[in-house]
Amino acid sequence: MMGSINNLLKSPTTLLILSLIVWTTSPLVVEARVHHHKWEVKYQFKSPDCFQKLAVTINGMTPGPTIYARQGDTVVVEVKNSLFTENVAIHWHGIRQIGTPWSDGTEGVTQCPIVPGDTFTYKFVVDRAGTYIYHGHYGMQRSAGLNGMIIVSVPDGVTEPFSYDYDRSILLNDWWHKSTYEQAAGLNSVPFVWIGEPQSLLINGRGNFNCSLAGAGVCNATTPDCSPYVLTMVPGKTYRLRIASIASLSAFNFELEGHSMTIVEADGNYVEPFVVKNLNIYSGETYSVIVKADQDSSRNYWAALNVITRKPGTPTGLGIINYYLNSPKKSPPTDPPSGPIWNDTTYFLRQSQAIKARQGYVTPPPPTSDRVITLLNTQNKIDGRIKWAMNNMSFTLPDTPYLVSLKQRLHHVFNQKPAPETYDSKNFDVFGVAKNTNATSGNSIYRLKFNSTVDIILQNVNTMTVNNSETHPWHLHGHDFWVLGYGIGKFDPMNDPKKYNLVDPIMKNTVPLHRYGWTALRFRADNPGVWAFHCHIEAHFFMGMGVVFEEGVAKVGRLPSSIMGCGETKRFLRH
Ligand SMILES: *[C@@H]1O[C@H](CO)[C@@H](O)[C@H](O)[C@H]1NC(C)=O
Ligand SMILES: *[C@@H]1O[C@H](CO)[C@@H](O)[C@H](O)[C@H]1NC(C)=O
Ligand SMILES: *[C@@H]1O[C@H](CO)[C@@H](O)[C@H](O)[C@H]1NC(C)=O
Ligand SMILES: *[C@@H]1O[C@H](CO)[C@@H](O)[C@H](O)[C@H]1NC(C)=O
Ligand SMILES: *[C@@H]1O[C@H](CO)[C@@H](O)[C@H](O)[C@H]1NC(C)=O
Ligand SMILES: *[C@@H]1O[C@H](CO)[C@@H](O)[C@H](O)[C@H]1NC(C)=O
Ligand SMILES: *[C@@H]1O[C@H](CO)[C@@H](O)[C@H](O)[C@H]1NC(C)=O
Ligand SMILES: [Cu+2]
Repeated sequence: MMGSINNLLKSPTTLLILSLIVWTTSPLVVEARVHHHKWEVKYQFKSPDCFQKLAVTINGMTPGPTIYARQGDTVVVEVKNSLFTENVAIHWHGIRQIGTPWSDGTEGVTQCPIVPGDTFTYKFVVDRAGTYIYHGHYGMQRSAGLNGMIIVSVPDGVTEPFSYDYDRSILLNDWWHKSTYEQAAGLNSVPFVWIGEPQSLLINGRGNFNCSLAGAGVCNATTPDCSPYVLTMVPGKTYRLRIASIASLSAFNFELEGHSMTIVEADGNYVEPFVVKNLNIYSGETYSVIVKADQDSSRNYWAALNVITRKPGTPTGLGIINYYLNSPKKSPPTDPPSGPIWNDTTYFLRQSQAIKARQGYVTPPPPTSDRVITLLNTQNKIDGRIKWAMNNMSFTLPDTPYLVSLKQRLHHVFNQKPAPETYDSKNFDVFGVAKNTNATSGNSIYRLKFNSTVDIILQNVNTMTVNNSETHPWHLHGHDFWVLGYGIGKFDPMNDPKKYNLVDPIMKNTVPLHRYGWTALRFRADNPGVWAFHCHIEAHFFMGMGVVFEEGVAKVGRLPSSIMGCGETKRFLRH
């Protein structure tokens, strides 16, 4: 049924007719609209930080076009792959895909890749107002520039619990000069070649690389591509800034010099407002902050983007807050903010803990859970290559997407043994270098009882380097989860759950696992489908840092044939 609607919707004329039917037959959904987008994905030369490289663009742009919609609307995106030699898939990050798990855009999990020359149509309902993102979910393609924002406004007649004069978006990213192919090949080589720290940090797709360091590359410091992002503010006015991070590696601290920010939204959920001088934001997270243009308006100010949680090897990313009537080119008279000390974990932990659901908008979590899955995050070695593993299993994607193999009961295409539920927590030293770093790779998954309540305990440890631990932003597809708590050190299953916030925890889709720490999450497995849960650092997921959950797959409607074509799915294609 859904498959045939999908096909029907490929025609704009049908679209219009369908929307009219919706308008005239049901007064309740009178406002619901269908937004139709046609995107062509291709490589183009771009110089976002003045240094020219091939970037993956959408209709010629990186970041891609922003999708605007209203809560309850349907978004249809026809994606044509014009990359010539590379597959593609696009994930709609934060959109839960209720009833449309095949539109999640996760290659190997919910669909086969879109091969060069093909067009694939994503169609989904944006069921909740908020700030979201989209990005490539095939290989390490997101890093190549395939990303953008989704802004969903509240329905007509609904007011938000805060007010502002202007709405602006700020997409944050880190940027490398090497191609993502070269990065991926390095990560998969013996000896292993790490991607290194980014060359630049980008604010709305603009950075500033020092061209005298460019060597043989084409670098032009005056090309308009890399002129800094300018946020023009009218004195006395209030701004809602929708800030999102699509970073491949870095955790960020974002600061507007001289201006405090009031955090009001996180990952599409209202936050009990609190004021910060600067915002720690991890890859895959989105926030809305309220900023007032209340400073001396005779000068400009810096917008500063700094790396945190890894020893910085990249200059501060800079934009300009331009008070209206000053020249937007006028440099602020001060040094840009350098951000907090990169390893001040206590500071990062405190800000994470301060994020609570807004009073009046709290969805309390179920008081208990049916199952607890503990995921020990370790850095490992397999056949001489560095990997990441959860409970000793480094994740690999099967050739046949799970959604198809599970729905069609193809038991031989991935390991049917349940993925490991926990680890030997008594004997594991969280702060020391692991004694035996060998792991195994696998593609087994967690099958969750439909509508059960599941707790996930993410446990961080030392890496293979002495006195080193890394921050991992974990992202769950198909759900928001309640963030029950954070801590540093080894999670104590007896005492730590007593400290869980069961009163007003924030719901999010992405959450940091701090260095040497633990993070506890709870969600209800009530969205029929197959959902990835993974570290949002592009290289880490590539190195196996992810797991997959199945829930209620028997309830999933007929799969569209457009998601098939690879591995064992070919047998379901009609000839
Ligand atoms: C750019 O790099 C050159 C060479 O290292 C250095 O002399 C110069 O100060 C740098 N410029 C800036 C703006 O950092
Ligand atoms: C750099 O870009 C500017 C602006 O597009 C252009 O006028 C100039 O010729 C370029 N310089 C070089 C060396 O290509
Ligand atoms: C933070 O890193 C610096 C080196 O960059 C080091 O000197 C310092 O001891 C570290 N602090 C903590 C709390 O780990
Ligand atoms: C770890 O793996 C390496 C090669 O893959 C092997 O030589 C070594 O014996 C393993 N060590 C242990 C303790 O299993
Ligand atoms: C991980 O797997 C390796 C090799 O299979 C094994 O030697 C090691 O003890 C395991 N480590 C843990 C923490 O279970
Ligand atoms: C899921 O569980 C909740 C709480 O037990 C219950 O209220 C709800 O009806 C259940 N939903 C379905 C679809 O079973
Ligand atoms: C690691 O940290 C411990 C405790 O802070 C310290 O005693 C030790 O010297 C450090 N080791 C190295 C190699 O830095
Ligand atoms: Cu990670």
